[in-house]
Amino acid sequence: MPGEAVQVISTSEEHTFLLNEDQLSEVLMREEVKDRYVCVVSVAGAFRKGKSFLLDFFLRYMYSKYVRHDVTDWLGDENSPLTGFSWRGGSERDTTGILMWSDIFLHDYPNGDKIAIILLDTQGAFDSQSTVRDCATVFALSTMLSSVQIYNLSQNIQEDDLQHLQLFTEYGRLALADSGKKPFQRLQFLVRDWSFPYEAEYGALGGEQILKKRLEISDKQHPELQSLRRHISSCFQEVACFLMPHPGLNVATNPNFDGRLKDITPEFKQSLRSLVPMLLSPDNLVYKEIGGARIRARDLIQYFQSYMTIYKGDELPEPKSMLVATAEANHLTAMAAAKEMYNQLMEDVCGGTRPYLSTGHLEAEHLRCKDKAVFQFLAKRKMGGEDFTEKFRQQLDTDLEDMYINYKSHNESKNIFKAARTPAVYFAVAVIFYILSGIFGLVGMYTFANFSNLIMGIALLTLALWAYIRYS
Ligand SMILES: Nc1nc2c(ncn2[C@@H]2O[C@H](COP(=O)(O)OP(=O)(O)OP(=O)(O)O)[C@@H](O)[C@H]2O)c(=O)[nH]1
Ligand SMILES: [Mg+2]
Repeated sequence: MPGEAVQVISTSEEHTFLLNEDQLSEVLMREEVKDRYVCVVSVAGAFRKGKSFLLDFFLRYMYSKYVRHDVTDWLGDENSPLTGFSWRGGSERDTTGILMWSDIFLHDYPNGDKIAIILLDTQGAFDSQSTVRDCATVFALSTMLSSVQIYNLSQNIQEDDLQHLQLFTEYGRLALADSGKKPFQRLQFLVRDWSFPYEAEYGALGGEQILKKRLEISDKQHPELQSLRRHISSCFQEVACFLMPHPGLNVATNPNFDGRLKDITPEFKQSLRSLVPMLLSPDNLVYKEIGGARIRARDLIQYFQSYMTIYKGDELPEPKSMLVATAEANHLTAMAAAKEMYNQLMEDVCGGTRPYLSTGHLEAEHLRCKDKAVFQFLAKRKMGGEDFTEKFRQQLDTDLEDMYINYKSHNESKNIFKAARTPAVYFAVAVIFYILSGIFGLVGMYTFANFSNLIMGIALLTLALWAYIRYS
C-alpha cells in the first residue's frame, strides 16, 4: 500500500494536543487535492474495539475503487495480512491523537463535481491514560472535522454510549458558533459483535430497527432520556446504524492473527462487503459542510487550526466525569442550603425589624449561625470524598463571611448615635453660635452678633432640611 498514516494531531504527556501543520498541509495542499470539496470519514469510539482494523478494510476498498477502478474482489486475497492504519491485538491502547491517511482519494462525478475523500483514525476513548477532557476533545474534533462520523460500539447501543455521545458532541457544538442549524452531518452507529441476529438482522436494516428503538422518544420516558435523544437528533442531519457480526475467535483472541481474511468468519466478510460501499461508494459520499457551505481541502487546514485553538484555550468549560459532575452538584446544593440556613438565623437576630446590636454581640451571633450552617453542610451526605468537600467548605466559609459583611453594614445603619452624628453637628453649631451671638450682643459687637445669628439660622435650617429628607 503506497500511503501511510500521518499523525495530524498528536497528544502529549501533559494532556495537550498539538497540530502538525506541516504534515497536514503537505497532504491537503497537493495540487490535485487542494481545490476539491471534501468528504471526511472518521471512526471514533472506545479504545480497543477494532476501529483501525476496520479502517484498513476501508483502505482496501478505496484503493480498488478510486485508484484501480475495479471493485471486483476489493476485499483482497485470503492470505494477505491487513495493513494500513496501525492496529493490533492486546488490551493496551494503540492509536493516539488523530491520524489521516496520506493518500487522498479522488472522484469526479459525471456532473463535473470533484471530490476528495479523506480517512481519519482517532484515539480510542476511555483508556486509562486519558482524561475526560482528552476523550471529549478527540471525539469533538473528529466530529467537527468529518462529514461522516462512525461511532464504533461493542455489542449493543447502550444508554451510557448515548450519554457519552451527548457529552462529546455538546463539547463540539459549544466550540462552534450557534448557527441554529444542525452542526454535523452524518452519524453512523456501528455495532460490532452484534449477537442477536434473531432479533435484528446484521446490516443496515437491522441497525435501523435497533436505532429506532434506542432513539425513540415517548411521553412515558424520563425527561432526561427524552432530552438526550432530542440532543442527538438536533446535532446530526442524518443518523444511521449498522450491525456487524462477530469476526470469529481468531480475530478476537489469537495473538498471531495478522488480519488475513481466511481467519475471519464469512458473515463478517459479507457484512464488510455491504458496509464499506454503503459508506464510501461515490453515490454515498457526504460532502463536508460547515455552516451550510461545502468545504475545500485547503479550507480544512484553516478549520483544523481554529478548532485546535479553541480547545487549547480555556474558553470552554472542562467536561467532567459523571462522578465529578454529580459530586459538584451535591456540594453546590448542600452549600446553597447552608447559606439559606445562615440567612434565616441571621434574619432572626439582626433582620430589618430587629434593633441595633453591638459589634461584639453581632460577631458572636454570626459565629454561632455560621457554625450551625457549616455543621449542616458537613452533615449532608455528599459524593466525591473529603478533599472535594474541603474545597467547597472553604468556599462556603468565604461566602458566609461576605454575607456577614452585609449584615454588619445593615446593623451599623441602625445605630442611632451614628445616624444622629450629622444632625448633632448642626445642632452643636447652632448652639455655639447662639451663645456667641449672646456674648457679642452683651459686649456691643452687633455686627458679629448678627453674623453669629445668621450662622445659627443656617445651621438650624440645614438641620430641618436633613430631618425632612430623612423622615419624609
Ligand atoms: N471482537 C472483535 N474484535 C475485533 C473486531 N475487529 C477487530 N478486532 C480486534 O480488536 C483488536 C483491536 O483492534 P484495533 O483496530 O487496534 O482497535 P482500536 O479500536 O483501533 O484500538 P485503539 O487504537 O487502541 O483505540 C484487534 O485484536 C482486532 O483483531 C471485531 O469486530 N470484533
Ligand atoms: Mg486504533
